[in-house]
Amino acid sequence: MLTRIDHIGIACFDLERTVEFYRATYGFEVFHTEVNEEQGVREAMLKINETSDGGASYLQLLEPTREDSAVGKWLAKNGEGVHHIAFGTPDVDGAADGIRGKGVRVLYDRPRTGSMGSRITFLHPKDCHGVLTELVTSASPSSAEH
Ligand code: V0V
Ligand code: CO
Repeated sequence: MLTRIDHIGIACFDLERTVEFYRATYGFEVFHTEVNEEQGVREAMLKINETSDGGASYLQLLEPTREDSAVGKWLAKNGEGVHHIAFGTPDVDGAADGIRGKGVRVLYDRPRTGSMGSRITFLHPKDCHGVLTELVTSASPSSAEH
């Protein structure tokens, strides 16, 4: 079961300048930053609102750490913009299995580590009407899922 929009991933060339745009324009503050070497991103999470499932929704600003990463390749081709959407679920394994069973390509055999210790996987954009789609289970059951 998918219970919320966990985040919208936005690819940018310069994380600090993009963070400053979201702060100055909308008043959104950085909730968390980290580097995910496996994914090749440096990211800032801006918390937008808490959600009725005990989780939250974020904007995820993404700067590539290397040109051959998913975000690096995408930026070179498309420039800055919305890169993916992510749905939150209490059970990323079950959700991925169910969606795989419907014939949608799930990119990872097993979920990998995402922002703030979450477990994530992705669905191929070509099977999702052009939208790269991520599934997320947050790390902390007490603060995010129940
Ligand atoms: C590529 N395509 C996209 C796309 N990226 N379409 C929509 N949205 C995107 N973001 C299209 C692209 O235009 C091509 O279509 C086709 O897919 C193949 O793309 P490609 O450029 O040849 O690239 P690939 O095939 O090497 O890689 C595409 C995939 C890759 C989706 C497989 O980006 C991937 O593995 N993504 C999952 C990991 C990821 O995105 N990590 C960064 C975020 P045409 O031109 O052939 O029609 S990390 C994150 O979100 C974290 C850590 C978190 O949330 O916690
Ligand atoms: Co993401």
